[in-house]
Amino acid sequence: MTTPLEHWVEEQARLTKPSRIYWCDGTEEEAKKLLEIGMKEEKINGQPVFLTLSDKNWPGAYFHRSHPNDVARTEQLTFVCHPDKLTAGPNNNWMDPKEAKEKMKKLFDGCMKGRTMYVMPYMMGHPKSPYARACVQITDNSYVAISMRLMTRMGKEALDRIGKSEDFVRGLHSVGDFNPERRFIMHFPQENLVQSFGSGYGGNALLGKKCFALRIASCIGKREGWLAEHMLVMGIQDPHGKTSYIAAALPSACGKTNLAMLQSTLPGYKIWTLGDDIAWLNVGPDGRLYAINPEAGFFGVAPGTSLKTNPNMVKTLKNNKFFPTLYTNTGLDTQNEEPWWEGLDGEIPSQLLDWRGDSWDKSKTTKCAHPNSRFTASIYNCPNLSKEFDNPKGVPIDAILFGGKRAQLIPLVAEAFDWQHGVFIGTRMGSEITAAATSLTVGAIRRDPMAMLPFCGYNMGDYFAHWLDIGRRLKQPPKIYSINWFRTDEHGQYIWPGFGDNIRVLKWIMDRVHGHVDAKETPLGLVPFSKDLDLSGLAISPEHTEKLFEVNPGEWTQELAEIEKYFQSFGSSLPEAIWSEYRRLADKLAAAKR
Ligand code: SAT
Ligand code: MN
Repeated sequence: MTTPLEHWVEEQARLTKPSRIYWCDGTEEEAKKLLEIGMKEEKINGQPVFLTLSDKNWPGAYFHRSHPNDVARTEQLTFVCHPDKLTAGPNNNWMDPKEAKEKMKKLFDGCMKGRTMYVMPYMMGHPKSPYARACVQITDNSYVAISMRLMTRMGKEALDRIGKSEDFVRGLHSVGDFNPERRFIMHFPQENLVQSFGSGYGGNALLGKKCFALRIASCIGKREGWLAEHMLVMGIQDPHGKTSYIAAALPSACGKTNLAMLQSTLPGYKIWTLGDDIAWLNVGPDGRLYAINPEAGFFGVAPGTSLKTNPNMVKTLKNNKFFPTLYTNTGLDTQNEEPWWEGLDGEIPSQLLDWRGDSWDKSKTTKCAHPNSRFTASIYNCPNLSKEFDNPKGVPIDAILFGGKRAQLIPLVAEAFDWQHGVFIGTRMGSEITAAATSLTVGAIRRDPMAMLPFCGYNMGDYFAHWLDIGRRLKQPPKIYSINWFRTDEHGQYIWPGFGDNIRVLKWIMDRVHGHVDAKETPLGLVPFSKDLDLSGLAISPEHTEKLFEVNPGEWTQELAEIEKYFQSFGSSLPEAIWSEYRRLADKLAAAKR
């Protein structure tokens, strides 16, 4: 008797016609074998999929150069295929599921001829967690297979959990010929199915990540009463040894990884990392909100990562307990066979190739590493991994942070008046666009509610209502905060030092959560009294400190108009409670102007 899983794999093989079918077990030996294949047999754009790097300073490191047209997520080619357009909402590209299936069938037909089909059973979440899901991805690319081993829990436990069941998330992926004209990332939420063609890039190709753990999972969460969020999860241990947990949403490439792994500059505080990108939030049996990180690895932005900005990440990259670590589209120091990127510690190496493979030196006006170049590393290599990481129940969340990159308007930190106001803060978020997605203008502001705009698998109006519902079910809801590390001074320089000093803001948040300090009311929320924010040892002038918290009602006229226009795009799907918070903010700002 064939199992539903075997049946599904056979069906995909009949369509894609690979020369071989290989079932991955997720072991280290297998990873080594696949790396060999990637170095010797498989090619991308005529080049090997992997190059070895020296083990001397970067143990277990391998270099991958993508197809030059395949360096970031392609939101314009990403579709959510609900039976009707309204369910997808104005925040998604929509295609009728039948039409999408037809289109994809043509692309997949025979696409694996002469190639190996890798079948990867994997878990999102700890196999023992009631919140975890069993999944299977098929791919024809060794880079994708090895990346999935790092980012998920791949192998036997997932197979065992699937057994004879029909209940597993399906992902079919082929890099095709990397032709952007034939590149689509299609989601079928009704069937827990993702079909992705034509790209090997992280968010497009590692289907457990954004495609399943956010877009599809957000739809499951809506049906079942939980949240799939674009959030880091971290523990903050205070000098008395008490650890509290927070989850924080920031858009791609806005510093989630650095925040999640922060090394405190305040004595006595220590950060425990649980995740840097995705959180699944469930109402626990005690009525508190519990978070798990469904992933098992980091897919982080390389440029700017250094001992100064993120020492724990550098240590993670240099730890080879869980093999291997991948570097994608960074620069390459050919003399020492090492990865290199802008912002890395030390001298600029003398013999460099840029991310495309052309020779590079600092006289060039182009970047050596692609701005969205990435490393992929197991979370088990992280020196400050929380001991709760594998706790099947997850961790209870005390505070939720919503952040973005805003040069003006948004204070360093502000606490929401209550859950509903906090949800509103999430919905009105805007952020400067980064290099994490193609076809968008880097630097321009776009509305990005809860940092989920590219990842919410259904109508965001309904998503906001779902957030409000979750709040009603919580006996002890986390406090909600808006954060912004990126406010600039009159010369366009960041005022706040960021990185390890962000602990100062987290300390205030913890002091608020545990009722140790009062706060000052502004139209945007509650901000610290200056005595309560520890700025000791920082060289920030009193004027600049004031600027960090300034609420200038005049500057808000345009922002309010943009928020209103954005909310209107959801029509009647936008909850009335969000409109009422909007009016409350507008009234408060108008009163402050007088
Ligand atoms: O490319 S990913 O989607 O995996 C990373 C990101 O953009 O957040
Ligand atoms: Mn992300």
